[in-house]
Amino acid sequence: MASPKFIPFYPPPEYSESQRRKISSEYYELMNNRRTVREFSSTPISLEVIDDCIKTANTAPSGANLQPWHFCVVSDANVKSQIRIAAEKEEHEFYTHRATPEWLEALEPLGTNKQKDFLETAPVLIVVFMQKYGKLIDGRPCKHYYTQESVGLATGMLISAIHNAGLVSLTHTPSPMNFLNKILDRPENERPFLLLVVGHASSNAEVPNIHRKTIDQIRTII
Ligand code: IYR
Repeated sequence: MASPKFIPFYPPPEYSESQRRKISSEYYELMNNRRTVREFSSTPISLEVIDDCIKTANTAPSGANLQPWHFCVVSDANVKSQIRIAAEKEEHEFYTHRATPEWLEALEPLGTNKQKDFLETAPVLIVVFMQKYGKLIDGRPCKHYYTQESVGLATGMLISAIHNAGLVSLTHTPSPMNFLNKILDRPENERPFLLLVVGHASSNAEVPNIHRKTIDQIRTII
């Protein structure tokens, strides 16, 4: 067994309390302006920016630091169209058969439906894959731990980085999503976790008039 090796830790900057309050509240203001957008323009976005956002996601903590994720960046129009056709097929089933009346009622304020134009209109789709196990250099499987938690954390950081870069995103989860392995030629140790639609909002985009819970509703002080 390898013995752990340690290097010095360089801590974040030493802020005064007032600087820290300013910085934390400004970050909150920034993130509070994030909205999930469903109407995209076709304005292209640079892959350098997307790579920076994915590198940010890759800084997330993960079970045993095994980083059980893979990000597939799709901008090819033909591949986006294949994804739309397959996703809309599943979404048709969802909205007409699979979803319970209770689920459809919960979705009503969002105004979603089976039509997913954004899968073709938006310049980039990032398909986040979760790896149940990895592969060692010799090809043997290596188990991953807390994969859902790890990939959820990385995806949250990806969404924040995209928002910070002045782009908008939409978390899309057609269910089941296994068609994505086939279209994107991903191996069997990977499962689609989420499809993130990324780009700019269309000039006439609207978002539902919904609200976030208040701090008093979501935390207790003990
Ligand atoms: N996957 C469907 C339905 C859907 C489900 C939930 I939960 C949402 O928050 C939003 C949509 C769709 O993408 O339309």
